[in-house]
Amino acid sequence: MGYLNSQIGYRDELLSTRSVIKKENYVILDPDGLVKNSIPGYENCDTTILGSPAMGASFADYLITVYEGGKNEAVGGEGIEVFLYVIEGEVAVKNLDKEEILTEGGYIFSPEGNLVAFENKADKSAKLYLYKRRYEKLEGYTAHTVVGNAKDLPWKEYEGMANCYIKDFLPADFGFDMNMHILKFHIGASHGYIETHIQEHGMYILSGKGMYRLDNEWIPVKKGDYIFMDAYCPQACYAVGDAGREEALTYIYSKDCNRDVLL
Ligand code: UGY
Ligand code: MN
Repeated sequence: MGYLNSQIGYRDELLSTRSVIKKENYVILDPDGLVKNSIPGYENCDTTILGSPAMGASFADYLITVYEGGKNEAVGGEGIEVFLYVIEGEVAVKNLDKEEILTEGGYIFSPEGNLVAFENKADKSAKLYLYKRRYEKLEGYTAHTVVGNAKDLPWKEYEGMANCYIKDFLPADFGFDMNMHILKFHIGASHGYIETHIQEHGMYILSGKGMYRLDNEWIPVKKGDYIFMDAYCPQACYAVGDAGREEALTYIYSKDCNRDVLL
């Protein structure tokens, strides 16, 4: 049974998928193929694991539907940092005994050693994107809790290109070993070059359609797709659309940062 479409039984069409699995290179997950994973701690939630070490990632990403009253009281903890983003709906989050309501676009970064709890106290379900990673400590620096809403973050022009904008969620501070961003490409916008960098990405497409260059392929992607890019995977995209459907391509993605190579 598909995670998002609850499809059961045979289909009229031949089986097909847009997913591409190239472990330790790149992975595209078509939402149609996602399954529900039972994970201890999640109550009244449908949870699917997106990115994981099983595909080469140093982190784990999850897509979680939190039904009314659904919750997890202890995400993160010793050595594990957490970033939670609300794609749809709202949840109450508690971190260091402080409770906040996160509405659509709301986020919380919780540093290693802290636990973050979430609960859906509203009367409709919420959809969350969750990231967890083992924190890489740096002598003399620490990370701290950050809470906000993407709507309040400024769009910055991305690397000098008109029609392409970025939001950065976390401060430029060596206490943080990762950052989360949203990139927005209006139709026809693209990266300025094909990136080949050491950092990994886990990426969830929030809106629009694009042609994504991953390794040596150009692949169509759209809202709801998940992409993992391993270190040095060549990557860039063009936002595409057609007349009357001018929706920008936007995606939220993680990127490790602020650390030297471990030798
Ligand atoms: O920040 C980045 O590396 C980003 N531009 N990568 C990407 O969009 N694939
Ligand atoms: Mn990149």
